[in-house]
Amino acid sequence: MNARISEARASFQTALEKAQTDADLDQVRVQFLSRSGAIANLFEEMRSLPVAEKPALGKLLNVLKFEAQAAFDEKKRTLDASTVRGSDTVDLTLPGRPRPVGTKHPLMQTIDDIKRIFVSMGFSVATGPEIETDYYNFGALNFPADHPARDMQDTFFISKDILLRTHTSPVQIRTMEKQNPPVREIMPGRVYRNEAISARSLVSFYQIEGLYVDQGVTFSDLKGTLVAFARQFYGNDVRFKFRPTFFPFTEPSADMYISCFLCKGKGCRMCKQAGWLEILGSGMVHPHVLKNVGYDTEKYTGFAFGMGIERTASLRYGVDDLRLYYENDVRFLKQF
Ligand code: 2NM
Repeated sequence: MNARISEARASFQTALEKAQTDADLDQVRVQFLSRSGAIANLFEEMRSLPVAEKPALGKLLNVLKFEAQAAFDEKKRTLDASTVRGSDTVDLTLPGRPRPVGTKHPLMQTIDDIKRIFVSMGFSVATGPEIETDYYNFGALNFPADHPARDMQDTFFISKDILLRTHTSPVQIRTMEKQNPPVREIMPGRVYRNEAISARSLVSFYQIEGLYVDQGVTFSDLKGTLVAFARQFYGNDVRFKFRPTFFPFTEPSADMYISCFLCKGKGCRMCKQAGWLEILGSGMVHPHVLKNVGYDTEKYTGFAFGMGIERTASLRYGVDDLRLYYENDVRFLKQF
């Protein structure tokens, strides 16, 4: 019987060592540890032996049973742990999966840079609705009833009186209606125009307009403020000029130009041989506009300006087709 016990111990140990999978292990359990297994059989055999031999053999069998169970449990633990970690399924030498990191869209970078410059000069930032009434988009801004910009060809009308704003000026009207001077605000936002899409014009684009109204604001303030902006944005060494133009909502009105930073004013493809680049429109707010929002035109004057962001970003980055900003081609966007 002693020999049989040693034999059982040895074959159990061999079987346990060979077991590689859960299925192998279960077979070992059935073969040795279950109620009809080898160890239980030895206990059964012991019952028919003489009483005198029972205590010693019983002790040996109990030790075998206990040790076998402990060894089995330990093996099961290590097998479970290695399956979870999956040494066979994870190859730690493989390179990791890259997580692509995005960048801020060049139009948003441009808006943020312009905002930062004007905020540092004391302007605050305002926004307003993209769907507007005819009054806020045209009427309050001194557009005559028969102005061509109101034409269906230029403006997306939703109904006779409701439209998609064609500039961010309505936000300035809303600000002035709510607030007395001093008003010092910039308005970035999307605007809409019913035009044929091309490299130079889009039906939806971004604009930033600005407004400064207070007692004693002059055309010199306009020039000083806009030159300070352009120096920070385009560089300290660019030259400037203002040229008269017309807007219904400003009088006098002026387009601002900077010397072409590509050719330094000599003439090139970027400035179409002119040596100058138009960067924004501006003017002294028309007294009719101030009157429309209830300001005393004897007391207050102001200047306003506006620029298209796609155009501004293109000047800065040398992009020659505005449509590129909306194609979401990562090869384009990655460059900024
Ligand atoms: C421009 C150019 C010149 C402008 C004027 C006003 C308001 F509301 F004060 F009348 N807002 N924006 C303005 C003036 C906009 O964009 C090219």
